Amino acid sequence: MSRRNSVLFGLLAAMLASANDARATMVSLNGSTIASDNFEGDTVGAPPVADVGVWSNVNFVNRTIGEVTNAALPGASSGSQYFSLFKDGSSVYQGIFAEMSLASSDLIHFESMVYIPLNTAAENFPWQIGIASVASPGSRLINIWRNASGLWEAQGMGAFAGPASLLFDTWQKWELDFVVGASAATLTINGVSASVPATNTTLNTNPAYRLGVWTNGPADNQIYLDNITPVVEVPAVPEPSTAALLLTFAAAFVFGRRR
Ligand SMILES: [Ca+2]
Ligand SMILES: [Ca+2]
Repeated sequence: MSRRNSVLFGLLAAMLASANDARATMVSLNGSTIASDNFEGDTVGAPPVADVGVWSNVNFVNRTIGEVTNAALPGASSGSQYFSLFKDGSSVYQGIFAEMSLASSDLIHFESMVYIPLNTAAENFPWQIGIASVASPGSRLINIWRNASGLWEAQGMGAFAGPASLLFDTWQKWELDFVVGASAATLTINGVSASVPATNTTLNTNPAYRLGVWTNGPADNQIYLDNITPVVEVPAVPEPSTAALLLTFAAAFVFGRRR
């Protein structure tokens, strides 16, 4: 390869690397984090104000959003405030959701510090995590919980083996990763992953969905969250057309020089 072509390939490599960097940066800078929160600075005893995006629970699970707390117990995951989701003795559930418009193959990522009290361990679905249609809240791509026997269950899919790393009365990092259309998601607790059956592999006609956590089951279920960041990440797809175009251009140049 001539020195000139060598330089050209160097430039091409730099351009491709730059294209990759641009995609990675766009994921974090171009609005693809739908919502995040660490609950610091939010009003104690009131619903949180998302640090990025907006928290929603409209028309879903009856339906307050939960409260920011600085209670000494269970204490903070980080900072001095965290988030409490409660279900009282009536029908008041609490949930926290981020809404987004989904397309097939979108990659959804949720992560949060989660504190599950031991007194929920033998209750039916004291909490649920799901991705539900906004127009039809009963229609869900993902919907999981634990039952009173301690088995993990997915809506319409029966029991599955959840992460063996689940502990009670302690903060743990939970992550949910799902490719829209896939038959399973991945739930990771403190770095230990398990496959989670998807309830639906096709999207509704209306692409508006909400991802969130909510309380359910018997009275007095309460769980805590902190450092939800990011809730939803929809990475840009690779741009093969751009890369292919650059390669074609470079190849034409090189072959042109050789003739
Ligand atoms: Ca906040
Ligand atoms: Ca906090």
